[in-house]
Amino acid sequence: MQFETESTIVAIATGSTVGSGQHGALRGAVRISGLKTRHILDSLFPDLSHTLGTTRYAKRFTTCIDLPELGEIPLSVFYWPNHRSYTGEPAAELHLLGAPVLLDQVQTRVLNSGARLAKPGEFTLRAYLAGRMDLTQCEAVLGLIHAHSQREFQVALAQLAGGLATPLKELRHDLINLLADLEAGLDFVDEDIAFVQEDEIIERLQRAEQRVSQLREQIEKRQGQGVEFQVAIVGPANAGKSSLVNALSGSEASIISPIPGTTRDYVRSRVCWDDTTIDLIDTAGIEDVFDSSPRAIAQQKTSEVIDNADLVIVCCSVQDTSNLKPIAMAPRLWGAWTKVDLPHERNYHWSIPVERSFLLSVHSKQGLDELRKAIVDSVKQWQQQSIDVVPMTGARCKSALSQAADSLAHARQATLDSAGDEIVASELRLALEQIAEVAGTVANNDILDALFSRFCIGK
Ligand SMILES: Nc1nc2c(ncn2[C@@H]2O[C@H](COP(=O)(O)OP(=O)(O)OP(=O)(O)O)[C@@H](O)[C@H]2O)c(=O)[nH]1
Ligand SMILES: [Mg+2]
Repeated sequence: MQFETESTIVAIATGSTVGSGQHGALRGAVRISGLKTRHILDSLFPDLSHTLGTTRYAKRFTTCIDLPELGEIPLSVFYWPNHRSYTGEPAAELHLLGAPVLLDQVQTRVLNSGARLAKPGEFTLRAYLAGRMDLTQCEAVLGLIHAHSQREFQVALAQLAGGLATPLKELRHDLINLLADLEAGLDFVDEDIAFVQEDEIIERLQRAEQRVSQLREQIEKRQGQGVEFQVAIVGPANAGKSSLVNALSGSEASIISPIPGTTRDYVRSRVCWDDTTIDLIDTAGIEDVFDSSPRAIAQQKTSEVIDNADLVIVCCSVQDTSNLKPIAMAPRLWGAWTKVDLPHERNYHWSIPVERSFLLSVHSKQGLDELRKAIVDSVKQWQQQSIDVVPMTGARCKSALSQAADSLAHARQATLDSAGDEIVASELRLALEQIAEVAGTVANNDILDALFSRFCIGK
């Protein structure tokens, strides 16, 4: 990929032609970025020309565009006259009805006015090159575009908010200052002027090493969190949810009792089946409570677990004759009839739409292996579909950070050995390069290529 940023680029920014066939999204946008943005808007909307010229801040205008055979089409023009845009350069977005034919025609008009078609990821690339984003944030944008589930979307969003960006920036700032102090000293080496004392260098290096290891921990924690496949076990009180989770996980994590309402908070049990890590989450029985008691809080927590789950298994005892409540927002819903060892006369009909149905008993162990296998298959399918945004960032950051940690340790050792400030400075420079790689302040072509070629056009 060439990093050509001179030309003005255009693309249809909504996914109207991606995946949704000919139908299009309700609203669509044509995105423009580059120095010719103003010139293009002037030629498309001569009536706005005067107002645009006096705009110093981002502004929205409502106007029309005349399209061949389609006539006057109303649209909104969003205009960023300077670097305060997403891409860090003059930019505009034309928002109109999302019909592909309309968007295509508007895009053609922009192309004819001097823009060229944007390559995949090129808007984000410009944002990155203009220093508006670091690589971890770019990867998060990529994650948003490809997010398959609500939860992946949330993970990507959290990353975009810059969990890593700020501590990395601070670390980098500290090391640059230390390097500057050392280098200042190098210029006066003959005159025996030390800008920083050895003790201070060691202390500052130790602090940096600490920060690096904190960052690594943070990344590790984040990787371990929320990335596992989440299976929520839900259903009415006393259905045997806790018994099922304990039987599946082979633990006693959840308390079991014949008293309905035993489980109040949710309980997470992590299992590893067939090399696949899965979180089983036991929840409080679903019931109607409309106050602010702990029972109501438990209900709230159960719905949060359902919202974040990749798979929801609703349990119902074969002896229970009451109707099941609908489960809101479940991405994938399975049903499990529990306690089938007990005498019952059930026709195994679900009143809510479940994808699959199981007959289980934790006493006779009926159906447990089948359910376990079905869950593993489902996880494998999910893993194939999902793009591992967070692990991708995590693996890259971790390897760079461990190299940075090595360099910092060498720098400290060199200081202790009085090996000379040049050696210390060169180790510091190496550490800074590694950290810059993480923060994305250095344009590393390989990473950029790999990253931006995965974006879709218009992003
Ligand atoms: N016979 C039989 N009893 C079961 C089975 N599974 C659970 N039970 C019993 O059903 C009762 C309730 O089990 P729990 O696992 O605590 O049920 P729960 O759904 O977690 O209940 P809450 O936490 O109160 O919502 C206990 O007395 C269990 O021993 C089963 O497969 N067969
Ligand atoms: Mg329970």
